[in-house]
Amino acid sequence: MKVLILGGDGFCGWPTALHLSASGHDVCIADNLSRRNIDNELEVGSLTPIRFMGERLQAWSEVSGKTISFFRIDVAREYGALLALLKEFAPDTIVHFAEQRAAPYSMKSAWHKRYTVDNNLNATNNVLAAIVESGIDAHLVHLGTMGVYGYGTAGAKIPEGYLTVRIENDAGELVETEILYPANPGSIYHMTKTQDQLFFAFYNKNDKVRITDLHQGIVWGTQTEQTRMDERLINRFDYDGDYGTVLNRFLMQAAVGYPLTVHGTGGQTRAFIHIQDTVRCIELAVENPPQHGERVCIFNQMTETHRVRDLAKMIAERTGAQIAYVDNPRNEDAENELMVENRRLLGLGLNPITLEEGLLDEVVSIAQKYADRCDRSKIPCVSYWTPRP
Ligand code: NAD
Ligand code: USQ
Repeated sequence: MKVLILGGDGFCGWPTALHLSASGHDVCIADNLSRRNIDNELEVGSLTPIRFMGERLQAWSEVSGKTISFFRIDVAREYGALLALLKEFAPDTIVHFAEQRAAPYSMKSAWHKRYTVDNNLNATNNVLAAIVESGIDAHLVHLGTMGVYGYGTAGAKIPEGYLTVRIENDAGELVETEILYPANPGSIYHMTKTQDQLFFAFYNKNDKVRITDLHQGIVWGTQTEQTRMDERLINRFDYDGDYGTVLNRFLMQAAVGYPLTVHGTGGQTRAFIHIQDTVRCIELAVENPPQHGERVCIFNQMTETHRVRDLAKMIAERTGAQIAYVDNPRNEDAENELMVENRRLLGLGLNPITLEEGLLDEVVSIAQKYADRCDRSKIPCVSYWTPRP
C-alpha cells in the first residue's frame, strides 16, 4: 500500500513511518517541522538526541534498504502543495498526526490557544478537502484522543465512539438511535480533537470519505523495533513541563533524581499505551479500512488505565525516587474513575505491552542513558489553565 504520513517527524509519526516501511508499505512523510521549532521557542530539546530528517532517512535506507520520501509542507496553510502531493503520490492511506498535541502548550496564552485551533482545525479540514478535490480514494486514519470523552464515567465503560440512546417521541414511544459519545474536552488542544470528530462525520456523510479515528490514550516509552536498529533512528522523548507526558516524565525524573511531580492528589485516572503498540494499532487500522459507505470507524486506542499517584508509587518503589505532591496547574477533576472499551483493536490482533514488563527497561535504556541531556529547569509545569496571582 502507498501510505502518506502527515506529521511523520513526530513522536508517534516517525516510528509509525519506519514500522509501515518495514512491513513493506511505500511510505511518504509530510511535516512542516513545527515541533522542532516549538522546542526552539520553549528552549528545550528531546531527552534523546534525535537527528535531522535527512540523516534519519539516510540511516533508514542504509539499515533497511528501503526509501522513505519527505516533503516539508504545512498541512494547515499550504493547501496547494498538499493537494499536489495527494495527486502525485496517490496514497491508498493517509495517516494524520499533523496537529499541535500538547494540552499545556495549548493553554499557555491567548496566542497558543489561537495557534492550536488554527493549526489543528485547518490541518484536518485541508486534508479532507484535498482528498475530495484530488478525487483519490484514500482511507484517512486520524490520531484522536481519549480526552474527547473527558475522563468521567457514567458507571459503564466508555464505548468506541458511539453511544446508543433512547429518546421518547411524541407518541410516548422510546426510539433508539446512536450518537457520538458526548464530547467533554479539558483543554483547548482536546477541544480541537472534538471538533475534528465533526469534520469526519460531515465529510463521511457528504463525500463518503472512508475514515478511521483512533482515540488514543497517553503514549509512553520511546523506542520501537525499528528505532532501536541504529542510534540515528532514535525516537523523540519529551520531558519538559509542556510536552512531556506523565509516565515518561516520571521515568526521566526518577533517572535524574528529581522528585516525581504528582499534580494535586494524583487521583486522576488516565488511559495508557506503549509506543510499540501505537505503531501496531496504526498498522491494524491501515490494513482494515472501513467499507465504502460505512460510517466513521472509531477505535479506543489504549491498553490500560492507571491513577497518576499509583504510577508514581510504582516507579518510586522500583527506583527509590521521592514523590512530590505539587499544586496542579490544570483545571481538572482531582479524582476520577475511568473505564474504557477497547475490544476492537484487541479483536484485530493487538497483543499489548504492559507497564509491568516495560517500565524498568525504559528507565535504564533511555532515561538513565541520556540523563545528562536533561535541563532540570524545564521540568516544572508552568502553563496554567486559569490565571494565577
Ligand atoms: P508530535 O508533536 O511529536 O508530532 C506531531 C508532528 O506533526 C510534528 O512532527 C509536527 O512538526 C507535525 N505538524 C504539526 N502541525 C503540522 C502542520 N500544520 N503541518 C505539517 N506538520 C505538522 O506529537 P505526537 O506525540 O507524535 O502526536 C501525534 C498525534 O497523535 C497528535 O495528533 C496527537 O494529538 C495524537 N496523540 C498523541 C498522544 C501522545 O501521548 N503523544 C496521545 C494521544 C494522541
Ligand atoms: N500530570 C502529573 N504530573 C506531571 C504531568 C502530568 O500529575 O508531571 C497529570 C496531569 O495533571 C494529568 C495527567 O497527568 O492529570 C495526564 O497528563 P499528560 O500530560 O500525561 O497527558 P495529557 O495532557 O492528557 O495529554 C497527552 C498527550 C495528548 C493526548 C493525551 C491522551 O500530550 O496529545 O491526546 O495525552 S488522553 O490523556 O487520553 O486524553
